[in-house]
Amino acid sequence: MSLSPRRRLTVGVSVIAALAGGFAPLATASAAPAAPRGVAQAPASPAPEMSATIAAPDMDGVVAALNAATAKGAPGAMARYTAPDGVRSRAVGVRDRVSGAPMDVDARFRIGSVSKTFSAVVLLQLVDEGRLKLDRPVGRYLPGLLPDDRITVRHLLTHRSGLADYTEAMFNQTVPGFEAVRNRVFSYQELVDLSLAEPPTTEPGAAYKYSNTNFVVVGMLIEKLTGRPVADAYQRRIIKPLGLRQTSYVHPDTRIKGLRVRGYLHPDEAGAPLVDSTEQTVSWAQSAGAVISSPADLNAFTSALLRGRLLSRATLEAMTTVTPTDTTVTRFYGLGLRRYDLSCGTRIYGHTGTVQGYYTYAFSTRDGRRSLSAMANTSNRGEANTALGDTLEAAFCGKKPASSPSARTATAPARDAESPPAERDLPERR
Ligand code: REY
Repeated sequence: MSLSPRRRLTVGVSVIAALAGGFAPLATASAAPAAPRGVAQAPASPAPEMSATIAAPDMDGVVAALNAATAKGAPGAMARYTAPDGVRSRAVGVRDRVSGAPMDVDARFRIGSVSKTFSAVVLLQLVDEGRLKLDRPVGRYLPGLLPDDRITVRHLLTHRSGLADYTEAMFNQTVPGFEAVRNRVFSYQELVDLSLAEPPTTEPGAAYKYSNTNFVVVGMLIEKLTGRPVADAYQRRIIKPLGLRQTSYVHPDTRIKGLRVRGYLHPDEAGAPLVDSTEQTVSWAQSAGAVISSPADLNAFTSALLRGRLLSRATLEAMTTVTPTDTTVTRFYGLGLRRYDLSCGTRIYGHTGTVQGYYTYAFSTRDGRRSLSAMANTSNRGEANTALGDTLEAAFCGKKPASSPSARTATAPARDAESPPAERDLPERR
């Protein structure tokens, strides 16, 4: 669904819907999924908007979260929040440990699995064009690829195929695993073969189990149906129409062009020096994780997606129809898209990313009017990633009451930039 840009920003819908007796019924849409066995579905669409005004972002809280990420080992971190009243960017630390260049909110970096949302959008556009159906077996389009013909396209996009994640064994030892593939070029088939050498993790459709293999097969589907490399599909269907000038897919080139953030991988051994992991093919991930982007482009992407500018109403409804990924019932997955339910009741949609040297978050509200992207230039350092994730609460929920134990205070000054709104005027796709 899309909303008029002039429509007043409101929030609090999920809290009020929940208080009013639980979830609203699922909207009917031709592409809406059947509920996976034994899993309660959360609603795909927001309840009718209520009149409460949205919270102002707590940019001190955002900076505190960025500083916490650096305190936990990231050389630098940054975030960009885009809302109808303007853009707010914050950066701390360095983007290059050798030159000492400060983190820069215009710099490019590896977005890891936020790439999965790009791949899902392309595949769902092909659904919109009638070129594939979500509930058909993958074997209908890629005969003989997978041994289990019950695995459907929707199982891939929801991480319910049971296909083992080959990256778990590949990166069991972090730095040796990375160095073994840093310059390697894999075919999709080789990556699928690595997965198929392991037993399936679940029956098809039975449970959510995140696996990069699913989005490798999505890349194969895109290439089979379009007859072109996935790079062309990203370019023609997303990057060009949205004017994402800092976004690219350069596989198997190892470089990040232009102004870039250098990535630093934490070894498993405590105290060992960080490994500069900037240059790599990311061939081990490809359509599951090899896109390069910037904070402004990520906000433009998630915002355009949620505003309905990339997909039909029905496929966006399907994409945002989610099931829980853990027992907290605050984290969900749709079709190549996560949903987080924040403490203030606001629901945000987007993806997280981890690729050696880079942690990324890219999320937007369901109406696409508020977006946040955040990154830290390290990985294999869970505490830094958790700290970075705190930017979401601060940005979308605003300041906590002063008495709240989790009320945040900034620990170091950040480089700030604020500017008036600069919305990209793009047509809706129907
Ligand atoms: C791969 C390991 C992470 C990263 C992954 N990323 O699957 C996909 C995603 C694309 O979801 C590496 N960890 C690290 C290790 C752990 O090597 N032994 O943290 O950089 O974004």
